[in-house]
Amino acid sequence: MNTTIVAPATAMVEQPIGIIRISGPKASRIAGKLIGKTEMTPRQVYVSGISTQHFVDQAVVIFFQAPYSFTGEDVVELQMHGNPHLINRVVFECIKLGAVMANPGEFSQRAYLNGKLSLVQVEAVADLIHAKSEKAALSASKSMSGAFCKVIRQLQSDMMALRVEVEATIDFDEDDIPTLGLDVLHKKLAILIQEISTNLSVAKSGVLLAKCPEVVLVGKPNVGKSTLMNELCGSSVSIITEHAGTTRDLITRDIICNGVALRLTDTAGLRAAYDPAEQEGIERAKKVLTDADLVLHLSTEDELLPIQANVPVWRVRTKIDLGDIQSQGADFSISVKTGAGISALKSALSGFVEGAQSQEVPFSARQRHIDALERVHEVLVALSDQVEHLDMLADALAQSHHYLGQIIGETTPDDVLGEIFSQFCIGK
Ligand SMILES: Nc1nc2c(ncn2[C@@H]2O[C@H](COP(=O)(O)OP(=O)(O)OP(=O)(O)O)[C@@H](O)[C@H]2O)c(=O)[nH]1
Ligand SMILES: [Mg+2]
Repeated sequence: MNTTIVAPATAMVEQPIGIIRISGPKASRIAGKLIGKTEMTPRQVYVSGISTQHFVDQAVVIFFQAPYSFTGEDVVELQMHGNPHLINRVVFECIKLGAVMANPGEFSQRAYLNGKLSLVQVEAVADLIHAKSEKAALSASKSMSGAFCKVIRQLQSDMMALRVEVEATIDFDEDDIPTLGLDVLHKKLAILIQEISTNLSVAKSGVLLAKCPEVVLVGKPNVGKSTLMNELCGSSVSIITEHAGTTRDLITRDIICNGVALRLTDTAGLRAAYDPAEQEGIERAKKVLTDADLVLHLSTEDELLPIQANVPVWRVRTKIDLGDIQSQGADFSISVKTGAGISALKSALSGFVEGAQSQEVPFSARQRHIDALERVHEVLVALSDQVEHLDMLADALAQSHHYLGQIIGETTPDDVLGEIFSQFCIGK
């Protein structure tokens, strides 16, 4: 972190104002050279000519001295006219004066490493920038101001308090453990598990709010998945034939259904297949089910496949124009051929998305956070009826504390950190 980094903080498009950000020990020296000042006063706004070898422009320049800046280092922001060539040239000039081009997310990474923001706050900044709805932006801004971090720290502290009690109980002789003590531990563990489950479901709503909900079409071969896919997409994206086993690859499209956005995936029909390509298609179909937010299970008969999904599964009876089919127990009955039931299905789909996105969520979360909370939940639930195994319980609480630490960045492995920051844009 001894280097001084530079990058455009605004998009490289024509726009009224373009901003360049410089962070690191040489930031004020480099900016000073550009505007002809030997020294810059922190937090003073300079309106000055800025010249490079090729361009002259008028700039508004502000110097934030460490540690009172976004990154916690010396930071200078240069606001100029938003022409990409001009911005490029000034960035190049900064590099000539000793800065290096910032990697994606490097400003945020420095903010995190300098303790200016926790990892979830850094992620929330990115989520706020990319929020697709006002509700999503609102929950990201709550996380950014520390709401989610506070929840995790509270869980950690409750976990620690319980662990202290467990450790204290371990100090009793095995035969002497007071039964009342175990009873209290059992109750406290149950309360902790409940707290985790509540926050897990809030986190899940946060994730759903932030993304385009994924709807997957599954069922046996030839039931009309691709036909429905094409109907909902309004174009022929999947191949349809009268032969079973036509679709193999996953076919995904973002569609607008009654004015709301969702991501639709057509899959290979599920059956015992012998053809290697079809087998691979079926594997992919099963895998995509686990990432879905909603599954449409299409079938032409009452008997359904055992679909393993942790999300809502709607049973859709297809081809109801073929007269001999009686719809029993299906949530929807459709015929793409006659159009029967299609508008009801579309309304339900848009209602599902609107329902998922209409709630106010107290913090935004990502799949990574949910995975960690689920792991904690699993570890603790496994011990909920065996609190008498005090050593195991103490270990489980320590492990859970560690998993929660991964969410806020206390114990996050370097490769995960690298992955998180690499998804940021340059200049953030
Ligand atoms: N009569 C009638 N035929 C339909 C309807 N929907 C689909 N079909 C026909 O059923 C056959 C199979 O349709 P697909 O959409 O390819 O079925 P699929 O489920 O994608 O099949 P796989 O890709 O093999 O798993 C085609 O001949 C379609 O024309 C419908 O509503 N009514
Ligand atoms: Mg198909």
